[in-house]
Order: sequence, then structure tokens, then C-alpha cells
Amino acid sequence: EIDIPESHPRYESLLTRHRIEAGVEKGITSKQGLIAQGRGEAFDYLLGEETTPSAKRAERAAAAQLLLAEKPVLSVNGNVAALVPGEMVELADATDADIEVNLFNRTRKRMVAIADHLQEHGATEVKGLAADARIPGLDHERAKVDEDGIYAADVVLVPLEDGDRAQALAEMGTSEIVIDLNPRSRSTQHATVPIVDNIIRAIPNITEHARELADSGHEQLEQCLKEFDAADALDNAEQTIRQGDLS
Ligand code: PTJ
Repeated sequence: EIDIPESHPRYESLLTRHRIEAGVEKGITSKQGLIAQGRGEAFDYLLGEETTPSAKRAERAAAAQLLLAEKPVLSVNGNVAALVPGEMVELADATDADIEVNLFNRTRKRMVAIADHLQEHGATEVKGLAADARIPGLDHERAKVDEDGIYAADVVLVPLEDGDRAQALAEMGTSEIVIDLNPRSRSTQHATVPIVDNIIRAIPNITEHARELADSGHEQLEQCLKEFDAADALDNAEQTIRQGDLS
């Protein structure tokens, strides 16, 4: 890790950039991932670089949905693997979910590099390499999924991607938890639970909620999910961004 003084006003942001850069160097993150990160940062800046109360509620609802799921899967791309590898493993453990690598710029080399990286961070099993099923209606590499992974999942956590797959998964009847700093992106629009927050903050927050909710009954979890309003959450995020402070 690079030496950035914690007192630096943009400490988190610089650390995040460094992780993405290191991800590219390690063959995990695509070059396009650098652009995606810049895009995310602009929204995060306008959100005040913190989790809004509305995003906090979404993160709690996401935890409830993952705990309620019969077969939850956490999807990982090159940006996610670079930014929060250990945190994804912890979330998978807390919610009994599988982890599956799914890439837009898919190459066997990157798939293997990401699976290895996740294993270095404690993952026992990483899906995605079998790629023995296809999401119908998608003509790019993200259609390739594992039959006993995303294809069979009832709930998928889909962080940081464009909207095609989110839409196709929704059409398959899969529920989606989307993490994306852009509240108007197609993926957030298709989510059952859209989380407009930086993935760096969102994943540990969901894990914390999942641990808190671990002993809750089915009804309590259902209630938690029912109280969450996706349209309201997206509206809230957009309002915060529109009032964003550019100083
Ligand atoms: O690793 P691959 O090959 O699967 O490629 C992954 C990328 C991210 C390059 C690919 O999915 C892509 O190009 O994504 P987009 O279309 O740039 O969309 C990424 C979305 O994630 C944008 O809406 C960003 O605002 C958002 N985003 C970027 N960084 C973060 C983020 N959201 C939350 N936390 C972030 N750190």
C-alpha cells in the first residue's frame, strides 16, 4: 500500500485510486476500470463522500434480502476485486453467499487472476470459470455465468457495472441488489435494492447489518425489506447530488 497521510483531506479517495491502479498493474482491473472509477468519484464528491441516511437504509434492506435468499450470489468484476476483495469475502461469509467472477472485458487470464486474488483474501470457492450457462438476451461476455451460480441464484449483488446485465437478470426474475454511485444508471433503475454509495463504504456496512440481523426471524427480515422503498431511495440520492457542494 502507498503511504498517504491519514490527515490528507482526500485520504479515502487517494487510497481508492491507488487500489484501482494496483489492480490494473496486477492484471485484475481493466483499463476501462480506471475510467469507471473516475465516473464514480464525481458522484461521490457530490454526495459528500459519505453514506447518506437513505443509503444506510438501503444497506440494511440489502442485508435482509441476502439473509432471506435461498441462493444469494455476490458478483465480482475487476473494480470490485481491486477495491474490496477481503470485504466481499466477509460479506459472503456473513450471508452464506457464493462469490462469482463476472466480467465485461472477459479474458481467461483476468478471470483466473481475480479468482486467485479473492482466494488470497480468504475466499474458499470462487465461481465463474465454468461458465456453463448463459443469461438470455445478452450478447456480450457478461452473459457467461455458472449454472450452479448466478444462473440459479434468486438474489444477486451486482456492483459497479452498466445496465444491460441488470436488466437481463431482472427479466429472468432474479432479484438484484445494485451498488452504483449514479442514481440514474440503468442498473440502479432495475434493482430491487439500489444502493447509491461508494462500494468501499457499502460492503462493510451491509456486512455489519447482516451480522446484526443474523438472529432475526423470517418475518422480521421480510418487514425490513418491505419498509424499503427503491424509488424513494433513488429520489433521495438524486436530491442530495443536486444540492451537492462543489467546494
Ligand atoms: O472488470 P470488467 O471487465 O467487468 O469491467 C468493469 C467496468 C467497471 C469497467 C465496467 O463495468 C464499466 O465500464 O462500468 P461503467 O459503465 O463505467 O459503470 C460503472 C458504474 O459504477 C458507474 O455508474 C459509476 O458511477 C459506478 N462506480 C464507479 N466506481 C464506483 C461506483 N459505484 C460505487 N462505488 C465505486 N467505487
